[in-house]
Amino acid sequence: MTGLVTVLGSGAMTNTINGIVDSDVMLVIGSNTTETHPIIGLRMLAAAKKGSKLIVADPRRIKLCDSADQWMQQRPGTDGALINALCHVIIRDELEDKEYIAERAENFDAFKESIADCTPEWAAKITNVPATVIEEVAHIFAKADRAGIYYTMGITQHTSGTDNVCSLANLAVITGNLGKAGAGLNPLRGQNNVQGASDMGCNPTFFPGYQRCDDETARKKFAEIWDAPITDKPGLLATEMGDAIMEGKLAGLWIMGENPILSDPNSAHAKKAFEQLDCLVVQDIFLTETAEIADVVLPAASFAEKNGTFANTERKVQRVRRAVPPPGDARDDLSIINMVSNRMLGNRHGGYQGTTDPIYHTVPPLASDVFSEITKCWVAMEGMSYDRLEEGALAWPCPDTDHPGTPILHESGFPRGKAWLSAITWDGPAENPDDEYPLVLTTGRVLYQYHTGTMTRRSEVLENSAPSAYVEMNPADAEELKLADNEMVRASSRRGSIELAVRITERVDKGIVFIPFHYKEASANLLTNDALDPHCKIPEAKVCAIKVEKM
Ligand SMILES: Nc1nc2c(c(=O)[nH]1)N[C@H]1C(S)=C(S)[C@@H](COP(=O)(O)OP(=O)(O)OC[C@H]3O[C@@H](n4cnc5c(=O)[nH]c(N)nc54)[C@H](O)[C@@H]3O)O[C@H]1N2
Ligand SMILES: Nc1nc2c(c(=O)[nH]1)N[C@H]1C(S)=C(S)[C@@H](COP(=O)(O)OP(=O)(O)OC[C@H]3O[C@@H](n4cnc5c(=O)[nH]c(N)nc54)[C@H](O)[C@@H]3O)O[C@H]1N2
Ligand SMILES: [Mo]
Repeated sequence: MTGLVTVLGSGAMTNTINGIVDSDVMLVIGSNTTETHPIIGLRMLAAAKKGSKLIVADPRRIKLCDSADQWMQQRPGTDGALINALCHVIIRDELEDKEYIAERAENFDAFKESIADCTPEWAAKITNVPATVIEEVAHIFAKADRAGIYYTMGITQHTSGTDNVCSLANLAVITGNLGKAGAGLNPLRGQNNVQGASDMGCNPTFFPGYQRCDDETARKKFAEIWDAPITDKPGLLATEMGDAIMEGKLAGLWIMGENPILSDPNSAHAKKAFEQLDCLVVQDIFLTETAEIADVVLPAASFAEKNGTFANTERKVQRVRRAVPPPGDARDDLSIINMVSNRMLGNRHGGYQGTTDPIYHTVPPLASDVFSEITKCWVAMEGMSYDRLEEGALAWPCPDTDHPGTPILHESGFPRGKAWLSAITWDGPAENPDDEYPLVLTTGRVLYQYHTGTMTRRSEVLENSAPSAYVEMNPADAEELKLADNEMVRASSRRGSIELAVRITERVDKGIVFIPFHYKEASANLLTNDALDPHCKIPEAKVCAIKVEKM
């Protein structure tokens, strides 16, 4: 949920997955696409085969590097400098799309001024990427007719996450790559319905449809639709809640479908906070580490056991249909919410009068009722209905019932009129290596496991494919520490310590190590830093300082 910031309207792909094969150039930055979005990864490989140039920017030699025309191996946390230098070269060599900028962007002069000193030589010192490679990549990108940018957590999980995304937006705008096929700014979203969750306002600053809670007119509109008063005080973001509990400002929490005891950076701090709550409710399909310390556990139904819609990363809303009934007393999430709110309302409006259907275990209002309310709340989905979705998925905006949906955003302009080119100064990560903690740790995922493993570690085939935690380390570092491949080591940061096997590999550069965060027996988040991006409050899961010791 914390994943992506809202730029240019919302954090979704501006373009389509199938359209990737139409690109002339793909810049994949901070996304291990073949492992984390395998289907999209296949499209990229197909595009590369067709002649599209693939540029990868990643501190690790990920699989995509094998098919790449250029690989920029930047140090973790230096993307801002790298992207500014790409923009610098493009403008220095007059490769920017002048017509597009004049027509569709503002603040160009101030932006140009802000990157005047961001030479490739300057960036090479910060990033470790040779200046000549930065120049070459800038030329390939700017000269392409259709260049698409694809990014994920390598870009966003930093204290500079918002800045990084804005810098990528600058790059797309000055090269005229928004609003046409095979191009665009494309955050690949992580979960099956994280897009739908943010579209529906699972964020304290927004109502459904990115309508702001601090906007008086929006508040009035929703107070009317929901027939209830609405406060003008914004809520807390998930990453702000730990501190709020510690300060005594938050006494109860109802967690649905998250396992923060393993997934929150600096998770020992998170756990301490949760243990202080007066009341912790966890609603999950399995008894997770977080559910184990809960006062109440509500057993939920999985995706295959319920009806509704999911919105995917390319803004496509699609129907989900129950294939099997939920086991035992488990109920779909909506029914659980209905049952609780029914009791909370004390039958105000006569309550929902919901009876539990013995076969389907659903309590009204049903997912279809909720969907028709959505279409009344947000103009971008006003033209959708379950009937239309029977014919196939629709991409928002879809403002009326004969509108075909909008696969590519910004074809005729931007929601705010013109695109704002922001002046971004690169600022390093919150924690840098020193004598005591000399290694830079970055964390992430492997193909066979999903996050905290509550689901994938219960599957024998997946678990056997990636059964245990490890730390990837360059041979030069391993030699200094006199480590043999697969030897058990202790990894420690200022926040905690874990024991795991070392995997000696050229995949990472000297001074950089990588740990997947899937394994509770060696949880990477005991080490990570919970420093937050000041704008969207995403934690810096991609950079912290650690040491590794022989045991
Ligand atoms: N198999 C599998 N697939 C998944 C998931 C899963 O758990 N397992 N989770 C899903 C979810 S919710 C999400 S959000 C996505 C995440 O998808 P990704 O973001 O692709 O996954 P990560 O492994 O977190 O990180 C991506 C890449 O960022 C690189 N990286 C590390 N530090 C930096 C840096 O400072 N700069 C740059 N540019 N790159 C850096 C890493 O080397 C890695 O290759 O995956 C989704 N798909
Ligand atoms: N160090 C480090 N930490 C990270 C990251 C990183 O790259 N590095 N990535 C971050 C990112 S991008 C993400 S998205 C988070 C993920 O963090 P979490 O969301 O906490 O991780 P999951 O293991 O996916 O937990 C989802 C839970 O939902 C349950 N579930 C599945 N389906 C349903 C359902 O239909 N209903 C209900 N009620 N429950 C359901 C699952 O059983 C599981 O327990 O981790 C974050 N933490
Ligand atoms: Mo995510």
